[in-house]
Amino acid sequence: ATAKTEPRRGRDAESIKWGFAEHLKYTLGVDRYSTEDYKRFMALSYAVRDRLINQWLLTQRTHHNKGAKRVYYLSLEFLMGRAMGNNVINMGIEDEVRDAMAELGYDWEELREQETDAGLGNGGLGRLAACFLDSMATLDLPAFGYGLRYDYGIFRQGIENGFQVEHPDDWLRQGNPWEIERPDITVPVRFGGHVITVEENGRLIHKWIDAEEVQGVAYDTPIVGYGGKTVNTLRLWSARSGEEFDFQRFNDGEYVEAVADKVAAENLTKVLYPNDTLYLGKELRLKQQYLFVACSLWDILRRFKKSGKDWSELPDMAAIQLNDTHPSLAVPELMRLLMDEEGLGWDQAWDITVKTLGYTNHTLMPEALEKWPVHMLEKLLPRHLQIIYKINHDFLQEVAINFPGQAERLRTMSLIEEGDSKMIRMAYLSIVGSHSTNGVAALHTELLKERLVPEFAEMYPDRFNNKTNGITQRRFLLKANPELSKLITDTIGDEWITDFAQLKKLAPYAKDKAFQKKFLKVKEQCKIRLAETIERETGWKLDTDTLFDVQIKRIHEYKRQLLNALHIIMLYNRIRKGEDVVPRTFLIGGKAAPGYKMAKLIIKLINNLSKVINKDPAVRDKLRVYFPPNYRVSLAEKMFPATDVSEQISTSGTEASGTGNMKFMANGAITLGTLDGANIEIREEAGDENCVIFGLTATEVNDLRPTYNPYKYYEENEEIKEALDLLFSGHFNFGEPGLFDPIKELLFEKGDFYMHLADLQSYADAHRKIDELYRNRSKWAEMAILNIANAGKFSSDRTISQYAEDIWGVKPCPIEYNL
Ligand code: DL6
Repeated sequence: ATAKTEPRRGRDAESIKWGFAEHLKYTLGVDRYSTEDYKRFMALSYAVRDRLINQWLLTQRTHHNKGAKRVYYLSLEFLMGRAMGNNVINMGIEDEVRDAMAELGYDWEELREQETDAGLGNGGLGRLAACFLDSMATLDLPAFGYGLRYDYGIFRQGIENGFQVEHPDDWLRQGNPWEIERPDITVPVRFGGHVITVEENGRLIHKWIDAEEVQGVAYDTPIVGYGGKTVNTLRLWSARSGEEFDFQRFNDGEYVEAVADKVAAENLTKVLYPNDTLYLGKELRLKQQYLFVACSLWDILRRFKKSGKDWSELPDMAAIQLNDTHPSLAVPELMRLLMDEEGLGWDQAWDITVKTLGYTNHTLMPEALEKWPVHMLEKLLPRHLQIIYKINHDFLQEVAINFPGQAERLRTMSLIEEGDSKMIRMAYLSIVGSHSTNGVAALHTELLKERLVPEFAEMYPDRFNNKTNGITQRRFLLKANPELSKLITDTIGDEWITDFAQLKKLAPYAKDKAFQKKFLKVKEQCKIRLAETIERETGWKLDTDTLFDVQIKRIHEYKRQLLNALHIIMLYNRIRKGEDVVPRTFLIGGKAAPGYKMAKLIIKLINNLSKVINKDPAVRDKLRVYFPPNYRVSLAEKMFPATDVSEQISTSGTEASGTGNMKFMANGAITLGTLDGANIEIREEAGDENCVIFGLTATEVNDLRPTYNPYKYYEENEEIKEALDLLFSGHFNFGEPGLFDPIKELLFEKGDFYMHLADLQSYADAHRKIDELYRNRSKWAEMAILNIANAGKFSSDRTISQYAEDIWGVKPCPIEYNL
């Protein structure tokens, strides 16, 4: 077909140009004289999306025709970031797109910068879900992602006078070219009412009546795997009112009241809750979770029913993975659908439910564990509460049989926590209602079994397993770091793109001076690119000749950005005393939950350090501190490649895995970290000599905690004392008296659960070691190259293959090309 007859399918530059021009004119209604860059970005997106449609339809058709088992990844968060660059790379048309745009006088790299990040997640958990989608499509696994289409994603972070301010993330304002609305896929969802039991044909039937109804409407986004063959679907639900509005009241002149219900219903998917690792117990959040689960399961069962198979075969056709407990209402909802809607008996429904569901735990933090009040379920989901009670009854009977004479266990293991207000323990429900519970790094899985739910691990030893997290190398290396990707491909070929273990072939080059030189050159280019971005966004001028030391992640006490800040003050003192140090740029970025006062104060502290230090002529040539605002996926993609030192400094035993640590490693940064989460496995892979590890181990932290005495470290260590005295003298908060008192209280009076001072000296020593290593640039390059060479394990392709094999029983189902 010629370009002119195939403006929607042709993959040559000429066709893409045509497709672009057609969309600019007929979809967006502007001509080529339009000055709006965003319109051009939209037109190009539509042209790219057109070229996905055939494979997308063919993928669905093939999965259906072959009767393939599918995996359904249920996640309340998908932190997708931008889609354009990734889609074009995975489709293999980047050169053509670049040429097409160049011929029209546009710069492809600039155009794609127009895209707004899809920020439908908080951090690690949501980004992991996004990486998994990429890997599932690349591995040709039949998969759906299910989630919610929030009108507002994670807030946009502004910094005013050093403080975080939150702005709404109106990401859909200019339109989202990637999604397709499916008004025909609209699911009724009920809340409230009550349950009656009636007898029909000799059976007791439970009817959920007098409930209010809202609807979930599907929006689909194509997820193209590398190579462009499998195109899976991310299906997000948006809430709609069951009824447009109350005509009676409208006619009576009560216009506002008439639309009130509609507004209330549609508020359900208005906004993403911006807390990671904090459970709030809000009714609206419970409603979000149920809307999400009800729509997704309805859709999954509808698809299964089309196969005409018996219900006993559901586990052979569908594997449903729960991303944390957020979708854990899937347990009672699947039971309800199978029994009340499809007429199965309890035992068969339970057998199918357990075999179909799997659960991933992402945190040990007690404050993150979801526990919904019984009274809330009674009010909103009365039938589900009945089902949970019956699950609990059967489960406790099993406990009693397994552990005779241990009455205490019935209390500690019950799915219902007794107390003033009875609570449902959602993690317990997820473990009991599924056939697999996994942690996300080796240490985390161990602690999950030993500390969080030991009695469950004892009762169901076969259900527990580890799946160490991973990242997609397509986004975080191939796309984010084209310079390094080219160097790697020129050296060992391009198989690493789909087989990350191939990176091992780089190891022989680690000592090669010419290769080291090329690597260092790439790092420099990446620093320059990051500096340009930051200057564009903030006006700051980074010194790209310095060592870039980066900590980017959510701001949290357990992640210890405060430890980083305290060390910066120590370094500041050393430089003022004339110590010769390697010139460093510290970059710290991340969002704090809007209600998390201490995290917000830590942001303020970092910004105040930045203000004082960066303009102090005595230190500014050796030390700079920056807090780039609004850390997000698209900014992260520029920061990983430019980093020399990756800060992974959580108190051991608190970070489940971390995934940023893996992205840094793959981009040739040296991990400066504690033995926590996946850092342990990073050290195993890279070799102890290629990481800088410090601090207490998880066991040592636990042993020390009961007697931890912060004053000891303060009094016995002159340098620590001096740094803390300077901090609390007001040196960094001139004109803001008492500002950092809560930090003093946290460190000294409130027990400091994360034991900052216990690790501070060892952290400072580790930084000294970094300096020493960095002074020998050839040795440094060798270490960095060995990190890249040994990053293979951390591909999400490996993680997903393990889920597919061990938990889901889902096999690749390759799709023919039909472009
Ligand atoms: O598993 C993905 C990611 C881990 O890498 C982080 O270590 C962990 O903190 C994060 N957990 C959450 C907690 N959310 N909940 N619940 O985001 O998961």
